[in-house]
Amino acid sequence: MKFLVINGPNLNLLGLREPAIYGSKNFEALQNFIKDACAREGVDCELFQSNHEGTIVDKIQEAYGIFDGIIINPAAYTHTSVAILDALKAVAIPTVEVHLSDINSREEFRKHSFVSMYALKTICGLGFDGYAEAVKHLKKHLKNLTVS
Ligand code: CA2
Repeated sequence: MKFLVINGPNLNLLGLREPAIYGSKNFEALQNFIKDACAREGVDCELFQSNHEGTIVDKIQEAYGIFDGIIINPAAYTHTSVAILDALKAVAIPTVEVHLSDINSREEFRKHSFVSMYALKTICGLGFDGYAEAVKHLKKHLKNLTVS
């Protein structure tokens, strides 16, 4: 089982500012956390981060036929990107959306997510743990698909 984990714009600067919202650990710590979470579940993973919408769309398109599942924190593109939503729909790879913060209890504009219109599940407000939950959820979903 192979997962692609995508992190969107500015998440590479994690830990630099707004620790009350995003925590104080940096992006390298997040990447290590995700790798460990996948290893614990026996899942292979590739981690990808980009600040560019089109680059994320390209990566999702390239995932077709290669990855069994996608975990994505689209960051600010969550609230704006029909292109990322369409790419996920086009490749039809099971996807779980993750947010470090609770997007529903912040500014009004963060409450709407285009990606959640496709994602199996949206996990938010759990910090790094949200990615570990996403790995477990996606693995369980894919196992159920192969059993039945
Ligand atoms: O809570 C999340 O994970 C978000 O996806 C993070 C995005 C935000 O636009 C979404 O509404 C919710 C922002 C990521 C930016 O991260 C920062 C990194 C360093 C300093 C400040 C923010």
